[in-house]
Amino acid sequence: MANTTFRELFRRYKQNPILTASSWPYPANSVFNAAATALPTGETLLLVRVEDRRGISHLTAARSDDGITSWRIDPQPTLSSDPERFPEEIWGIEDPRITWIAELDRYAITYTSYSTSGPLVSLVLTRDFKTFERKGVITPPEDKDAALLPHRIGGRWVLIHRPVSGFPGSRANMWLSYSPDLKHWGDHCVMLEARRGAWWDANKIGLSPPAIETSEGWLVIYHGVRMTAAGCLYRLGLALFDLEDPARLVKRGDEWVFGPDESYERVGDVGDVVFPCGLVHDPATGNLRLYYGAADTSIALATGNVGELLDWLRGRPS
Ligand code: BMA
Repeated sequence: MANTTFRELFRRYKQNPILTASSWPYPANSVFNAAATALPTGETLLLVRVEDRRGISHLTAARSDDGITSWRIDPQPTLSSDPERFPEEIWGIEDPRITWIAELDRYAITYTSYSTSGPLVSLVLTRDFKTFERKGVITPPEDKDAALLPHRIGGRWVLIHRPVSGFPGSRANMWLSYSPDLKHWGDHCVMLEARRGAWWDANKIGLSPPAIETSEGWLVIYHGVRMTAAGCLYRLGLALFDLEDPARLVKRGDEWVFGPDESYERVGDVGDVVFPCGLVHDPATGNLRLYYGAADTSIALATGNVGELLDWLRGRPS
C-alpha cells in the first residue's frame, strides 16, 4: 500500500506552548518569535519578542537548563527600543535572530526596527545579553527577516535579509548583502525567490532562523506566506546553498515541511502562523530544537535532525 502520510521532520513538544504571556513576570499581551542560542554555560537562551498592551514590542531574555522547561525570565525588558537615540525604533523592535560571531567574541543580534517609514533591519552586539552595543540601522525600509552568517566568506560578512519594494507585481524575495565591516553593505543579490501562482511559498518568503552550516552547505529554513481569502498561512520550507558561495542554490524543497496544525498555532492574535526565529543545533548529533512563534501569541518548540532534513531535501525532485 502506498505511504500516504508525510514523514514529520519537525516533532512538536507535547506540552506546547512552552512560554506564554501568562508565564511573564510583568504584564504583556503576547510573547512570540524568539531568537535562540546555546550559552557556554550549557543553558539555552531565548531572546523573546514581547508585545506590550500598546502594541509596541521589546526583547526579553529567558534562560533554561534543558531548553524546554523552568525558564528564568528577566524581570524587566532586556532590550527596549531607544527612539531618542535611534528614532527608527519608534514603534518597537521585533523578531530578533542571534548569530555567535567567534571572530568578534560576541553575539550579533539582527532585529526589525519598526520605523515611521516601515520595518528595517538593525544590528546590536553583545557578550552577555546584559549590556549591548547598538550599531543602528544596517538596511533601509522595507526590510526584515535578517541574520548574519557566523563568519566571513571571502573576507566579507554576509547578511541574509528580505527587502520589499512597492514596485507593482514584485515579490518579496530573500537577498544577500556583503560587508567588509558590518556597517557598509553592498553587492546585493537575490538568494531565493518566492514562487508564483498557487505554490505554498508564492509571492512572499523570508529567512526564519539563521542558516545552519553543514558539510553539504548552508541549510536554510525559510517561511513561505500563502495569501488566501481567509488570511495568510505561514509555513516552513528548506533550501540548501553552497558553502563558499551562498548565492548559489544547491537544492530547494518543493513541499512545505512544517505548518500550522495545532490549535495554539491556528488561533491567536494572528492565526495560522508558525514563525521560528531561532534554533539550537548540536553538531555532534545533528539534533535541533526549533523555537517558533505560534499565532503571534506564544512560543512553541519542535525538534528535528539536520541529517534527516538533508536526506529529505536530497530525495525531493530537482
Ligand atoms: C510577519 C512578521 C512577524 C509575524 C508574521 C505573522 O510579517 O511581522 O512578526 O509573526 O508576520 O503575523
